[in-house]
Amino acid sequence: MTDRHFRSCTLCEAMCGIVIETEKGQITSIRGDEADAFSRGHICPKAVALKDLHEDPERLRRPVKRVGAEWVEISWNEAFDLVERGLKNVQSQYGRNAIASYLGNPTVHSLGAMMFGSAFTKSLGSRNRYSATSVDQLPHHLAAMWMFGHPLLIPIPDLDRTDHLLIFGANPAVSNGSLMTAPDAAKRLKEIRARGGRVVVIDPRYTETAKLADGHYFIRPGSDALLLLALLNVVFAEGTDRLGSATEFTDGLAELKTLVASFPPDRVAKSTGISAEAIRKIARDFSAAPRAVAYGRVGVSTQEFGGLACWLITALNVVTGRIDSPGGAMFTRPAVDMIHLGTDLAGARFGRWKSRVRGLPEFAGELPVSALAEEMDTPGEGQVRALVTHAGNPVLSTPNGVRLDRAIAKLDFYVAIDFYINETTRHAHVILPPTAALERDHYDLVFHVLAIRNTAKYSPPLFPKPKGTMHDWEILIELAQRMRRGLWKRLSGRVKAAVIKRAGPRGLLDRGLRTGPYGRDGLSLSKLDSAPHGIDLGALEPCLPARLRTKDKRIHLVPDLVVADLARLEQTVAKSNIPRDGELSLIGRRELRSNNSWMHNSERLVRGDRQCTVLMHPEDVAVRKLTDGDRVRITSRVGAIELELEASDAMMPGVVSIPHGWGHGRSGTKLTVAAAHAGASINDLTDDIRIDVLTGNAGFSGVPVHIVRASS
Ligand SMILES: Nc1nc2c(c(=O)[nH]1)N[C@H]1C(S)=C(S)[C@@H](COP(=O)(O)OP(=O)(O)OC[C@H]3O[C@@H](n4cnc5c(=O)[nH]c(N)nc54)[C@H](O)[C@@H]3O)O[C@H]1N2
Ligand SMILES: Nc1nc2c(c(=O)[nH]1)N[C@H]1C(S)=C(S)[C@@H](COP(=O)(O)OP(=O)(O)OC[C@H]3O[C@@H](n4cnc5c(=O)[nH]c(N)nc54)[C@H](O)[C@@H]3O)O[C@H]1N2
Ligand code: SF4
Ligand SMILES: [Mo]
Repeated sequence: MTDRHFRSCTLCEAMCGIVIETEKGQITSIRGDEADAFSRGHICPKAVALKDLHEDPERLRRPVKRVGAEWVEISWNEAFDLVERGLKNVQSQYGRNAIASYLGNPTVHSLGAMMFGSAFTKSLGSRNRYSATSVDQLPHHLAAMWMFGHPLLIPIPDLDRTDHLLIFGANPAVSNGSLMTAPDAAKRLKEIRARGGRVVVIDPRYTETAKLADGHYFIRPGSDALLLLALLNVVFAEGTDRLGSATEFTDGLAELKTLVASFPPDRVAKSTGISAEAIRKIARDFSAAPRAVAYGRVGVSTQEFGGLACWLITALNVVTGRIDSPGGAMFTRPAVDMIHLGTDLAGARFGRWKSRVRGLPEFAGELPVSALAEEMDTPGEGQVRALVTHAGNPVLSTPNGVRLDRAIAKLDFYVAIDFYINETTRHAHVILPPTAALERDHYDLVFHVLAIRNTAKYSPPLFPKPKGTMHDWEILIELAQRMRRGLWKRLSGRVKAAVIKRAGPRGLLDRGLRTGPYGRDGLSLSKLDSAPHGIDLGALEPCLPARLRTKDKRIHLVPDLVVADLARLEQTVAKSNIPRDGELSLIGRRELRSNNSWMHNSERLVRGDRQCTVLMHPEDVAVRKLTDGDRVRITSRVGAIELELEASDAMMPGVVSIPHGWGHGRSGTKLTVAAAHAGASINDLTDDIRIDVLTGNAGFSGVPVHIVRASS
């Protein structure tokens, strides 16, 4: 008897519908769900690896504690007692700020963790809260907050209706779209061209997305803000600016015009590597298209001018009348409206406090993770002595991973909520493993907010929760309860927890749906229960100014904080950011069969080699008297790694690329397959000091490196 189960894949942002067939409790096949309301049958190779994740004997099912170099399985009760004692000891000895927490990327891909993850880390009462946000999309949140009044009011490219997509630093053909949930993004890009539109890509690498585009321009890493200023300069100089309906509720147009006046294309051509003529063409084509949208992702948010770049992309959309307009940059109307709910981001502020050592600014209660290692290894009042991680691997995913690795190893106490013993969690004293994707239910609270179409889908669990295991939300509630301060708080916490436990994520989700924008029309969880392929709620629709969350209900085209940061950019122009003395500029990349740092224990995803190589333009290879396939040594200010060299004319000369998430062969991890395909970590080269000063985000793109043949 074959059973068929429909759900959404939770590995990346694309929310692909999948059909999983099982026989006698064993997964026999995973395919794309042709009937899915959104993904039209698309999947990528990673979805099939959900089977490997589910069956992986190295995935933890029971809590473990570290005894010397050994891991010993213990009961949940013992584990919680150890954690409570470990954390409270540090709190009573060194104060609340001595415990740091870090929420990793998969937190957002779990309904339970989304609901209770930050509730727990907040219950610790520490200013040292961190997450993957500050190595990722932080500048996009801030630009949205400063311009539209809410960090989740991120404009989404209306991919299916645009005639002109201008992409900065994103590779949706591989990533499947980010801050642009778009299953089968590659096909949707092809459709733009099929209907006579254009796709133009700005990227230091001729990417898989660039191959699908009409135009591609190499750009010097980190110089997008300059290019964008020049594009705006051309728009104003040629009088093609037109705000359309946004005229009524937009402030700052004259100021923006003045600011960009000093950035004519000639002035930025050398720093960006794009000729003045090409810049004019990019601007003209963009302005001339009936429906166009500019879009930027990781390549622009994880660079030293990430805040400026993200702001300017949206500013370009606003002044050319693309904001809130079909085929342009639009806002979603999600079934659970995170913008109305009292989430962490709702009352988000910026810079209410600063990190102890370097004075980096807080956002929404979190500090930039580039500061985490120094908060651990710099002695003094407030030094971090304990760590909690949830679904993260910051040793591989944050800048200067080596320093963090060393610092974590010296902590008094570390608890990881994770089901793998990876490069970070190997240092934990206790690991609490939650159930994995197929054993729990799911609804994408976040990615429905960031999707190119309004849809809603609930995935029930495929397998019942195995005996003796716990869901992430159950672990998080238990921990939050144990860490609460004061008798009254503990008691009221217990009552609340009991109510919440009974309702569970399902009950809270149902409330979110009923009070959401479609609740009045009867959308509820039971409706979703009877729609296993999801429900289509239609294309994105204009919603401004009503949806703005700025106090004055107006778009702020030129937020105060960005103006000050332009001076920093000016200094870079003066210096010109072209590397000297044989220096190369390092950028990252993602690959279809790889998912950040954590799916490399799946044999089928790591099979075939050459995933973790350093890509270099053939001219740069020749100058260094190297050959394709050589083992090379790459050094930066913070460290050195060795990798295989791959000559590639897809690289901009002077720029090299290494994928992140590798570097597995370290002692004490329990990832046998990954260790056999170890690679090396790009973040052993990236620099914790190199940040976007405006936002605090990591500045991964453009790290200066030197490369020589490795001595054998
Ligand atoms: N297969 C796969 N898919 C994934 C992931 C994965 O690991 N693997 N991860 C998921 C996650 S967590 C995220 S956040 C998304 C990210 O989604 P994307 O942002 O679409 O993915 P990247 O491949 O990182 O694309 C960044 C691009 O920026 C370019 N770039 C680097 N520096 C610069 C620069 O200074 N300027 C410009 N203009 N371009 C630059 C790089 O060459 C690269 O092509 O992908 C998600 N999807
Ligand atoms: N140089 C460079 N560095 C980068 C990037 C880059 O482009 N270049 N990209 C950055 C980006 S965009 C991101 S998002 C980060 C990601 O960085 P992180 O979030 O720190 O790391 P991940 O690799 O996603 O690690 C995920 C961990 O979560 C665990 N896990 C998976 N599912 C679950 C679950 O359901 N519950 C729990 N509790 N644990 C789970 C896995 O076992 C793994 O240990 O990396 C960043 N680092
Ligand atoms: S693109 Fe791949 S990993 Fe992402 S949701 Fe779809 S099937 Fe899953
Ligand atoms: Mo990410």
